[in-house]
Amino acid sequence: MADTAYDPNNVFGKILRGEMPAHKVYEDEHVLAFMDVMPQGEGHTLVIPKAPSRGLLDAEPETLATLMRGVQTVARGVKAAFAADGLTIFQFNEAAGGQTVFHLHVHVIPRKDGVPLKR
Ligand code: DGP
Repeated sequence: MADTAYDPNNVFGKILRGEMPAHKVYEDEHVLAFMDVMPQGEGHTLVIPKAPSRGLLDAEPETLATLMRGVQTVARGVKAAFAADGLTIFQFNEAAGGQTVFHLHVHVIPRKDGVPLKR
C-alpha cells in the first residue's frame, strides 16, 4: 500500500526551501515553476504548489485552484517563449501512476507540430 503522508524531504520540498538549486522560471505567493532536469521536450517545465501536498488526492481545494492558475500563467509563458503550436500538460499520482517525486507537480511541455515527446 502506498504511503500517503507528505514527506518534506522530497527534492521539490528542498528546491522550495532553497536547499537544492533549480532553474526557476516563475514564482508567486502560491506556486513555483522551474525547468525539469529530465525534459521530455524543449521547455519542459514543472509547476508546484508551495503548500505541502503529496499529490492531487490530498491537496486542499485552495491549493488546487491557485496551482491551476499558476499552470495557466506558466503555460502561456512557455508557449510564447518557445513559439509552441500547443501544450501537453500532465500530472502523476503515486508510484503506480508514474509519480517519482512525492510533492504535487504539474508538467507543462510546449509542443511543436510534428515533434514527438522524448520518452
Ligand atoms: P513525476 O514524479 O514522474 O511526475 O516526474 C518528476 C519529474 O521531476 C521528472 O520529469 C524529473 C524531474 N526531476 C526529478 N528530480 C529533479 C530535480 O532535482 N530537479 C528538477 N528540476 N527536476 C527534477
